[in-house]
Amino acid sequence: MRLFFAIIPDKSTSVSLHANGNLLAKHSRGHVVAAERLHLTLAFLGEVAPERLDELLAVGERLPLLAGEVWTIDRVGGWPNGIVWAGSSQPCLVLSELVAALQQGLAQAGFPTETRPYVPHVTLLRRARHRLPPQDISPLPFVLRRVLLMESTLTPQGPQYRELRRWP
Ligand code: 2AM
Repeated sequence: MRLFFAIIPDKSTSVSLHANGNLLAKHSRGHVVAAERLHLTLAFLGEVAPERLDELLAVGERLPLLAGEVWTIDRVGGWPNGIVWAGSSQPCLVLSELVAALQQGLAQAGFPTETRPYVPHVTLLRRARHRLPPQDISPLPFVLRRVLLMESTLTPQGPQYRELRRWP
């Protein structure tokens, strides 16, 4: 199973992020991520044997619970890998602490963890042809309500996501 931990934005934020994606696609080209697939990845696990799912659920169970804190999105930009992202000009303590707890839980359970620094972002476009220079956008509230364990299935139409569990 191809798995990742993520947070899903509220509907209104998804719609606004998707609208930004559509606008940016005019400059960058590329594939706009559909509103219902937009998410903030906390940790990407890659392929995990289904027998290890219980261990991952136990890691999720021990995470600090979110309570509607707000991560403010106010920047967009592009990376050389063709991703156009939405993110923040300011660090978010709640997110940093959550991701640190998640990485610690994953490491203790023996899952490989990311060594690169965590950069919170929502991918708006993939396979952009022109790299977007970083720029400010009108601030958008991304309410941090719950952590999800998601399964990603790769299909010719792009990745399909399925929620396996949510906390709380
Ligand atoms: P991205 O949005 O920057 O592409 C599911 O694939 C999620 O996990 C995506 O949001 C993706 O981030 C993230 N992810 C992080 N590392 C990944 C990797 N090595 N391969 C695929 N997805 C990865």
